[in-house]
Amino acid sequence: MQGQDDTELDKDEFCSFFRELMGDNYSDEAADEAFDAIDVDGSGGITLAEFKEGVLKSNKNKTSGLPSKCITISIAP
Ligand SMILES: [Ca+2]
Repeated sequence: MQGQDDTELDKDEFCSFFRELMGDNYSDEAADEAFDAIDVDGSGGITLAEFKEGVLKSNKNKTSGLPSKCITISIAP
């Protein structure tokens, strides 16, 4: 049984999170790309560390990736 406080996001969880975040701009392709970009070790899940790293990286690049809004969400309990 998966614990509620397990901090790894699987792709489905990430997609629904991403869908909420992007609203009308959501696309499966963008969610896919963002997931792959953040899941640096390719484990198929995003840990909190990977998530933070990914958000920082996307803020630095300013090209694609997650909006800075994510930082607030990731820090919130
Ligand atoms: Ca991973």
